[in-house]
Amino acid sequence: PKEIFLKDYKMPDYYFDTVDLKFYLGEEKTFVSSKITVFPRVEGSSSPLVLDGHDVKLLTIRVNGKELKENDYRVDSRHLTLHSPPGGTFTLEIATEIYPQKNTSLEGLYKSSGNFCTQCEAEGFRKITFYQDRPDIMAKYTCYIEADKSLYPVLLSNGNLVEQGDLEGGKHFAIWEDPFKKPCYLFALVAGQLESRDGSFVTRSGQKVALRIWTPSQDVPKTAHAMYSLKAAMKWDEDVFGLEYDLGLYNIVAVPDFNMGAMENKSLNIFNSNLVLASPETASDADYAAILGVVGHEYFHNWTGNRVTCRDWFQLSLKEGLTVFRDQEFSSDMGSRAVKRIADVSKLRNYQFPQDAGPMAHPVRPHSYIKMDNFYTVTVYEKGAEVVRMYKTLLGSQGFRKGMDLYFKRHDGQAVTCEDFFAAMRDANDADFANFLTWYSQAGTPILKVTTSYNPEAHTFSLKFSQDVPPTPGQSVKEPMFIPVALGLLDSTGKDMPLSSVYHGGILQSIAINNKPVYTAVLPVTKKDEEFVFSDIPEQPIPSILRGYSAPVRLETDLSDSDLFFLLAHDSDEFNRWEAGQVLARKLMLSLVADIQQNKQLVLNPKFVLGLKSILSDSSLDKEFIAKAITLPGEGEIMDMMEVADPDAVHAVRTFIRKQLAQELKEELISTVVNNRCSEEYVFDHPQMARRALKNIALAYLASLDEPEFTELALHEYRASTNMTEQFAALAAIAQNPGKTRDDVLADFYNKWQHDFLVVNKWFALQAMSDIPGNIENVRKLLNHPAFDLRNPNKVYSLIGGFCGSRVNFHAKDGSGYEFLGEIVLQLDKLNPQTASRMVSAFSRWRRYDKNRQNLAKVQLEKILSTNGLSENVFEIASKSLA
Ligand code: DPP
Ligand code: ZN
Repeated sequence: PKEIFLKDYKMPDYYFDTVDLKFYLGEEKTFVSSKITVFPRVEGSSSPLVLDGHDVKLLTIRVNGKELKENDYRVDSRHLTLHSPPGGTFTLEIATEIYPQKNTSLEGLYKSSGNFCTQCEAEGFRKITFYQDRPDIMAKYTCYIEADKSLYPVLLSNGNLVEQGDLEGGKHFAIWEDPFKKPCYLFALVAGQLESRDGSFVTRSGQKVALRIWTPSQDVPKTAHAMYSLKAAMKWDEDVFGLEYDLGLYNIVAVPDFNMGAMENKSLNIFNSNLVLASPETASDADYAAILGVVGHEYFHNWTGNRVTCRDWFQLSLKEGLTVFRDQEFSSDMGSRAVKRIADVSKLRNYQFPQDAGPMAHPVRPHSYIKMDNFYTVTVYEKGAEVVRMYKTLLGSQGFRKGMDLYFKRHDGQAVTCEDFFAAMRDANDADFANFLTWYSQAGTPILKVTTSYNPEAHTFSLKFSQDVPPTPGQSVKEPMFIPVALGLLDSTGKDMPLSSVYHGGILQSIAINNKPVYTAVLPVTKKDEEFVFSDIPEQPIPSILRGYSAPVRLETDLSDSDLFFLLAHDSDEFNRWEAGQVLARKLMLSLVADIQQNKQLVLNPKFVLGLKSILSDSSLDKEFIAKAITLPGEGEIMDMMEVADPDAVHAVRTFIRKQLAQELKEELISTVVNNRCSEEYVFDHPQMARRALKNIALAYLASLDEPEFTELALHEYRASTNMTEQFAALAAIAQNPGKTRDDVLADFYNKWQHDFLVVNKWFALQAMSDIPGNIENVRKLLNHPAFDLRNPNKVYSLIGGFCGSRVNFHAKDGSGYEFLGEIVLQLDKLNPQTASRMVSAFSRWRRYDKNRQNLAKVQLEKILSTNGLSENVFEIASKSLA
């Protein structure tokens, strides 16, 4: 397999102007023809034209109407090369044959539940026809689709429908025309038996847009929330960024077999069903929130991704980091900002930090890849979003908006790079971004250490920062990063002190805005070691550092436990208030892990219990915030902080603290459950979701005690629930403890929901993730369950992915978990390399564990690598993991 490098990027020798595609969809094969206007970048040049193609059978090829002879071109398994094109603008016509029915990789054109659909990002278009499959080739497309009318009554592609009609033999056709230039990864086609929920939106300049969400007819009632989300997103992008939709039609199609979450194809988004379909009975609050976020995300791509796209795939974060940032902001504005921020940072810490510290660590803009599919990562997406957030932290909302405006003004219709975005932000604000670009080029999570001191005579408060970026594969030496540190200083009553100036590099700098002091200052830390000194600080402050998590770093401070308890009680920055509790919890968990490893008796610090108790009973706090604040850091987060990750110890400690808290806060937790019952009709709004979140976590704590009283309580909640959020939470609470009740309720749940594949996936996942010892047996059994299917990615993510999430069973000392995954990866790789490669990633951090586990995991990775016919996807992850 060949590695591709950013530094080798070359402009294409040829561009495409127009592309006319014709699809004749058939039951055994599909005939595709394309007619492309090609022109050389340098007029007169006739260097070879190389087109990509994969699993495509070439029928004929014509240049300017004339069929080429065999020695005019060459076809191999991945390319079609024209040796000497005419040397000016010419028409290229290619006829090919493909076999969507046999396509289990779910890239290119394939069938899902009897319908045709496409997925072209990143490099799936080459499975449809020969093409320059790279994003800097932008062209205008038309698409003619012909198919059997009764089997495929709905025919969709990008842009506007310009013509449709019936044909002989029970066939019909449709012609679509997309007026916007686009790269081929945004091409889409759908044909099938679908019905739509129709809506409409009037843009602020008065254009009417028809909105259609397509699903099999029985699911149409479940699309109301997706429609609501789409309209909300359209409005939000106008209000916040002044961005309007640009066509008269916006389609979303839900398909059950989809590798990713969703795809932003121009005016024809294709979604994984689980991110469209929802009803209160079948979808949880988390599902509703995910739908809102992803419908928004794909819509926002219309400007950040489609109108302005990426020059090459190394720039993926240009569109993804930015669009994730936009969807995060959208969700924040629609719900609770603090809670959303907490959720996003937790995700970063639990998934991105480990990636950034492992063999797959890569910068937000990777330097190389073997298979681009492997770089749709939490680093490119979530860390990329943090990088965009830092621009906003540094520039403020208005400055950020100015940068965005300039970005669109300069680059609409272009395929550009991360530097272009950086330059727009800088130029629009005349800003000094110093070494900010290193965020795109250096991998690894920076460690930021702070030591503070107060001088009571001089009334100064000093913060000394020191940063380190750990080495990552291929990058042993790192430069300092530009870290914006948002900071507040609390006085002894817990109020923020006014801040107006700070000494930096020996110079007094004003941080006042419009001559008014600020309560949160943003300090630019750009060097390895740097000091900031605040003057006029009348008393010893408690610093609240990195407010709102202003940079994706690991912060180490010299704050004492009592400082942290003080911040937990008083910080005006809700994120840091939560964070103070998390820092305390992480310290506590790590020290208990050390105790357990030395066979010491575990004892829970009573101050910690009191701290959580006061949060739990503080009626002035938002309920969802309370729910987050009483949730312990994830096991992954703790293992990530250890020299040698010890999954059993971490799991035992987390379980111990949970039970201990449940025991000591029993009364509070019972009343939390009882007082947060609600008989109102389900609404997806913040107050209701907050209430359910708090009730559900209280119930989970209580049920962890495995006492009959609480099992009864959970059973009661299970039976009384009228929505999936509460029903599933009660099921999960009960499922913590092995035994007959658990088995009965799991069986009951399946019986109730067996007709709904999305709910059945939750049922798979819940069992797969279980930490009950020896659960591997049950997971193996579920592999043969009639509802399971290795060809469906969602089922794989639920059952196999879920299992890999169990610290106890996946990392079982006898190697049974690793062996299981090894087998599955090889089976899966033959069907769907993208999904297989996501699964094999669970091995990638094998070096973090003890020698015994290392050996067991290594055996599996070696076995996988020695298998013939391995996909490039799996090869890349497995070989980099072993390197
Ligand atoms: N581009 C998609 C997204 O929206 C991923 N395929 O993230
Ligand atoms: Zn995206």
